[in-house]
Amino acid sequence: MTQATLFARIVSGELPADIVYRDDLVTAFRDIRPLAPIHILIVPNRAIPTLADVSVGDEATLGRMLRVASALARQEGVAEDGYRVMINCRDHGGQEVYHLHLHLVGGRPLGPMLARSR
Ligand code: DGP
Repeated sequence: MTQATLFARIVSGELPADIVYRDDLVTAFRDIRPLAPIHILIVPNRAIPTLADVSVGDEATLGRMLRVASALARQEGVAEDGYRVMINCRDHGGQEVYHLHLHLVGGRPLGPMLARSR
């Protein structure tokens, strides 16, 4: 199995995942290697490899991903204290799975966005 098909197989139900939300455009499930008490991945149902590959036709899906992140943060009880959403893109962005996904991370203070390297 290639990494490109991993999240597509979760979306289709072929592979198991702890799915917390699903609609016509996106699916959200808990990250298998959580970085914080709440770590949810929100992915488009139709595979887009990276953020660098999106086009104007994807605007509804991209908007839905953010709105679902906001709703899930409320549902998971982290909205008031705050949280972080991240999209890693390609090699320098540290992307491992080439099916676009948004990380929703929270439940503890998350510190600076990036460590400064000097
Ligand atoms: P990224 O580096 O942005 O491509 O993040 C990929 C994330 O996907 C990483 O935090 C771990 C998670 N992940 C990898 N394989 C699986 C899996 O099979 N199931 C779940 N739920 N998450 C996975």
